[in-house]
Amino acid sequence: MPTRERGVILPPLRAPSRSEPRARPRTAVTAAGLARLRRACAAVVLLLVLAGCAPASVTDQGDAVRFAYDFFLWTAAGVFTIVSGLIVWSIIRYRRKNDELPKQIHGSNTLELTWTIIPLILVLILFAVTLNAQGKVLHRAHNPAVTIKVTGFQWSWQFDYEGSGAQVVGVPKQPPTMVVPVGEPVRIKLVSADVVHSFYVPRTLFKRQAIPGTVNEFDLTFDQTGTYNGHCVQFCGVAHADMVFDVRVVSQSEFQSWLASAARAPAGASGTP
Ligand SMILES: [Cu+2]
Repeated sequence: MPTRERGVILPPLRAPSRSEPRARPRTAVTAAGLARLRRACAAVVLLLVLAGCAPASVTDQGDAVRFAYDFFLWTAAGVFTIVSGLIVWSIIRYRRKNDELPKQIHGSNTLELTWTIIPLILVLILFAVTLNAQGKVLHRAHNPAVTIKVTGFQWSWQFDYEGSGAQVVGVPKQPPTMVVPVGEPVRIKLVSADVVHSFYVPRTLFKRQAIPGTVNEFDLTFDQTGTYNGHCVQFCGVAHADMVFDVRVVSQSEFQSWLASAARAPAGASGTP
């Protein structure tokens, strides 16, 4: 019997018979839709690649970091492309065409082993690449060309060249310059005079904290001359933003003459000739 609800006549309720398949809307995939999907995927991939760009390194140690970074980035991009591509392909290839149930599969040892072994191999390769980069970054040369004690203090930096007496002291608003030779390992002994600071030269792709009571030692081998800015990246007080400095990489002969003149300059001379 028809029922009446708020003045609308509804048809009688009945269960659909087996011989009467229920009509279901089907989604049509058009060529234009596929083209839009392809363009969207390309835009997403391009954005991800651009977002992952890191500055080129100017040290040997940074090159190792850069290699590991790029390796991870491209591996992730490859995995993303393959997985999302397979998902999109299966959505389109196996979209509903009729009401027949697809072939039902319960378990597959081959598939299970495949999607266990491939990620395992990938993780092992990434682990090896990480260990290799870490080894190069943490390696310290037997005979560094120069050893510089770098002291972070509120709110600037002091550079003491061991064995020469040369000293460069910065003051806020008057950033100091650390002069180093190109192509030779430079040993940094990083300390803090008060609170925790952080030594960071972006073009080295390397950062290390200056912790009171601790000496953090590392080598930087610059592979090209130039001036690169550095700054403290650990908030350390009201003038933290003034804790900037420059690293000026010069030829070895230029460095030797600078070191000799800096050693003759009065202690605490700020800046560079
Ligand atoms: Cu700081």
